[in-house]
Amino acid sequence: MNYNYLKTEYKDGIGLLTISAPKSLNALNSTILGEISDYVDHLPLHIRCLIITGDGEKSFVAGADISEMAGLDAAQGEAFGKRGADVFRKIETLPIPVIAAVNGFALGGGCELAMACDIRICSDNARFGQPEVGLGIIPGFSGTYRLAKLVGMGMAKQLIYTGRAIKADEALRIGLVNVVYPQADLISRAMEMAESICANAPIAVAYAKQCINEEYDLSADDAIAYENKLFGKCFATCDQKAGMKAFLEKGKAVFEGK
Ligand code: CO8
Repeated sequence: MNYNYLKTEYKDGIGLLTISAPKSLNALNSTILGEISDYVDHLPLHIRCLIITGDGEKSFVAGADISEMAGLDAAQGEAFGKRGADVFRKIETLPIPVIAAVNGFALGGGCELAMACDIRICSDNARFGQPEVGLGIIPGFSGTYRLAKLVGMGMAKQLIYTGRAIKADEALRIGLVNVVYPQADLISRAMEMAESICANAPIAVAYAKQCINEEYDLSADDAIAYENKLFGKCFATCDQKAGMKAFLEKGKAVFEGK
């Protein structure tokens, strides 16, 4: 599939998606959101881990496209917000892990895109923030929901009310990113992480993702029961048999995702 604003690469079961709109620091307009949605819908079945990054060394995604939003009325604003939120939810619920490799500005919709991914790593020049209130809007691609989940309500409120952008070291300290690398190493480190994920049983990884995502909003009893069901389902896979057999025979399992 050819896209105007996306560069796509595939290697050893890993997908690398690069958002590329350099003139606007990779800001997300409706067309780009549509392309990301299409890309996610048509992700090849052999892909076991996806990395999302931005083109260039300056910006991951500098937000939703302000020039597109400037003239919207309330109904159009709601529709635009829903469009982005739906795409990000698709990413969040993909049955494979998604790593955001944040290579610069992750502001507004860019920070929200990173937060829809399972794991965030970033370069040392990364900047995160939700500056929307300075534009007269609120985070509209599910940022009020996910930022509070990730960093706690107090810190989320501070960041969203002030609109202040934070540097990579502060993002690391508050738990918004897992690790910071020099810019030059970011993608190779993301690939290494993806490779270590791909070496594991894909159905088990998918179930683990499903459990962590779904259990968060459940009661303790419901969450534990949810995990128990999927734990049981693992024993219906060939990968469980292969993984445990290999361990007992002191070998290394090759997982087929069955
Ligand atoms: N939208 C459109 N264009 C943008 C955006 C953006 N978000 N960000 C940067 N650009 C453009 C600039 O206008 C500029 O274009 P031009 O060269 O034609 O003037 C070009 O990218 C380069 O930007 P700068 O010259 O400003 O580069 P600087 O290095 O000086 O500054 C910044 C970089 C700090 C990233 C600065 O560009 C900036 O502050 N950008 C806006 C950041 C922002 O506010 N993002 C949040 C947007 S709102 C949002 O994401 C809401 C999501 C939910 C939407 C819900 C819908 C209802």
